Amino acid sequence: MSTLAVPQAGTRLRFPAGFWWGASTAAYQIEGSAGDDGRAQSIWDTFAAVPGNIENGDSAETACDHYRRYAGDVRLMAELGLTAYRFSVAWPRVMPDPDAKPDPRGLDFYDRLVDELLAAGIRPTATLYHWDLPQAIEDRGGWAVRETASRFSEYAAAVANRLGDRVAMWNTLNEPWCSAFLGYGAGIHAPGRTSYADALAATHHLLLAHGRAAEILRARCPSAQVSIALNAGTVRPATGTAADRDAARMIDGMLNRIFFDPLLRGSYPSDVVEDTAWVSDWSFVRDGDLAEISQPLDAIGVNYYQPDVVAAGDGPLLPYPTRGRVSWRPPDGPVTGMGWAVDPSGLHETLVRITRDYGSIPLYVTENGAAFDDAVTNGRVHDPARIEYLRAHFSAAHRALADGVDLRGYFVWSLLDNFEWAFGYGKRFGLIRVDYESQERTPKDSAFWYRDVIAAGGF
Ligand code: IFM
Repeated sequence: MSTLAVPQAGTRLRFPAGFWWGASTAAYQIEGSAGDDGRAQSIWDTFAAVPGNIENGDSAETACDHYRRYAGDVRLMAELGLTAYRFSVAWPRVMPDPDAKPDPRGLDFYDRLVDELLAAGIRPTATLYHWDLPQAIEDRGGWAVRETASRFSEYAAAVANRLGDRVAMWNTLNEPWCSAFLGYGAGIHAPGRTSYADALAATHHLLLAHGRAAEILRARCPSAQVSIALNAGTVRPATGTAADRDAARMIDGMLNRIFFDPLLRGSYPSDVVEDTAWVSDWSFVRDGDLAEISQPLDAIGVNYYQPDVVAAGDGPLLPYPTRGRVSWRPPDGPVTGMGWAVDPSGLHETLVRITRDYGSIPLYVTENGAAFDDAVTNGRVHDPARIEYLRAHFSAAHRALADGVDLRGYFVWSLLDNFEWAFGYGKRFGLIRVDYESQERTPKDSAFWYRDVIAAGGF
């Protein structure tokens, strides 16, 4: 790795000129207007309607009402000084009927959003798939079947045709690990299936969908960057014993290398194929697939929250097909409102490791942030824990830059408090508080702090 000259004065941390300062959201978590303008049902609507699947019985039917309030939300982004905004496009809005043409009303919404962002000087960064598969496609087998990758190409082409002249960066998929392993393996995300074999098939079909979409985006949007956002993480053995190290190897394989290897090396890791041979023969991989999956990419997005610490031994039923050979160690330091470890060193380690193992590809932190139990006091939200969390993680990212990682930008999760999947509205990740009754937005202290970081190019 070559070491970049990162401007730094005294103890102040400066990020390179042109660094992207962003915030991320996802369609299902903020848009609401679930039945408007022809939007079809997604797997998350179906899943959320089952009692017990979502805490408090919450539904995303209204969420942050962003579908109707997007212009005001872009104004708030501009006040923060964001230079990029990462949103996702809802497949069930764009292609409500998988056998029909795209619905222009769904595309119109993203068209307006992109124009609003550009008018505010904010780079539109679009994710094509952030987990909201049309239910009609799940009914035909979902990600466990190959055909879904073909349906995704049609959807990707429709979005590229409409927005491709203005989007600055594309993420084909967001966190395909969650879609495959939580959705089809553990059943705690939509569509709620519990088959390890399906989780592995879904992984491959998601990657195939990515590769085909990347090819389409590259051809139709030559000036945009093409990328994918992975929930990359560092996996640490609880002790230095050979058994614990082997447990860490296994989980690293099924969290990180199962995605990075096919994308950047054109092959699946042989240890992962061996470890999972008891649930699948991997016959879903066909000749030519890996060439399609390993399309050249302009960047990789890293969504980082916490490291995994694992040991050999009997774990509870987990998303991973480990045959009970791995158990998780709970965090032994500070945690966020999700109970997730606050460990910025894991971000540094992840960024450095990707660069070391896969070569110097431009990286963006496409998600990082924390939920805490915020309170409103006299119209203000004082959230020092979130500020401290962000300061520590930005510092870790800066160390990675100094160590030669080609880090180009950082998107905080999330712009707004929103629908946190199976946790409903109970977990607040936003820089901006949302009162779900009145839809009032209140920038938290962390939003003002972030605004100052962006203005100064560091802190
Ligand atoms: O809210 C999610 C997001 O949709 C995907 N990445 C993790 C976030 C926090 O759990």
